[in-house]
Amino acid sequence: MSKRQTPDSAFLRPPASGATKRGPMDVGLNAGDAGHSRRSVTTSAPSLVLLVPAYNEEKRIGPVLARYAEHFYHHYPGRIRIVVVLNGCRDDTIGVVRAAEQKYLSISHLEFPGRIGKGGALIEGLRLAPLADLIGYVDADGATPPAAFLDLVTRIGAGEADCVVASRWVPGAKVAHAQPEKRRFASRLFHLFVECFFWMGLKDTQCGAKVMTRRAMETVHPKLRLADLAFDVNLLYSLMRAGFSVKEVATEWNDQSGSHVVFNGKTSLNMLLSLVRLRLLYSPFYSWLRPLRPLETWLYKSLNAPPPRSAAEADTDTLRKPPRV
Ligand SMILES: Nc1nc2c(ncn2[C@@H]2O[C@H](COP(=O)(O)OP(=O)(O)O)[C@@H](O)[C@H]2O)c(=O)[nH]1
Ligand SMILES: [Mg+2]
Repeated sequence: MSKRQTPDSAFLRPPASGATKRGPMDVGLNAGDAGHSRRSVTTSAPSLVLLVPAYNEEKRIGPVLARYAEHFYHHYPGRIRIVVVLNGCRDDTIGVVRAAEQKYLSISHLEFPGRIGKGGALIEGLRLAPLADLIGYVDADGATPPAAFLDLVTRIGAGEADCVVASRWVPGAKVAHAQPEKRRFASRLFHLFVECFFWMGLKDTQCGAKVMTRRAMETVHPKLRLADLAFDVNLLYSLMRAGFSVKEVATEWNDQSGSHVVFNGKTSLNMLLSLVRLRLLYSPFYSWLRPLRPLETWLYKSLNAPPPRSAAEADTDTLRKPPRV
């Protein structure tokens, strides 16, 4: 607990009686829900759903959730719900998340049993978009400090863009413990491909801290198909194609050890395949390629990567009925 937080803070879950039982989020962020937090919250600041994708994060996620919950409680005047999106964890991430939920009313989770990948988990989590003014996501490892994420939220709240993304590659970024040399090289090579394929003019598509407006997400959600690490490119390109503005902001980044990303031939091929697939999604020939779907599924399976969503799976209807958290 931080020094600033008093033991009887209304932000802490009350003792066992559980008097403030949380309801589903659709009676939450925008409707003066007492279950979210009983402190008074000004309604001028936009409400926010912050997703935290998590895979085997029992060692890293606990302190990160605490830091985010406390920082936003003390520094953000709007309502916030932090939703951890877990899938297929083989460690006790869920135990750590449940302990955080016991302590902080603003934290909850969604869990999926399958190996749906980081992108797949975010596609599911982003279905919560209708429940708040803003929706964003941040990695569970704490590489982006809460203050840096709050800066993104403040900027989007001030109307600077429809989507604000943290960037480690624009002037002013503070990067401590930069990624290992090999990873940086792979990341820049990937970036080169992204620029050649999509011409977005962004310097860093892969930083795991982004926030966008509800309207932007509701519009592009059906176009979110990539379940692997190229998901961010899918999101940004879909936003730009739909006419939404994306602003890159210099961030603070403290690279953490324990990354799940292994860069080898299979991962590289997987990323390239996903970029080609995204390019095709926006080509006039896309519907002609439907018969190739089984081949695509086989390819992703061979590369040990989560396969992209089909149009049917990306069905917009589910946005009208967000999952309960
Ligand atoms: N739900 C979910 N989250 C994932 C998956 N793979 C990675 N993540 C999360 O994505 C975030 C970034 O992963 P990390 O290993 O730190 O990647 P890096 O920072 O790019 O090296 C972390 O919060 C991970 O827990 C996955 O398959 N499912
Ligand atoms: Mg990381």
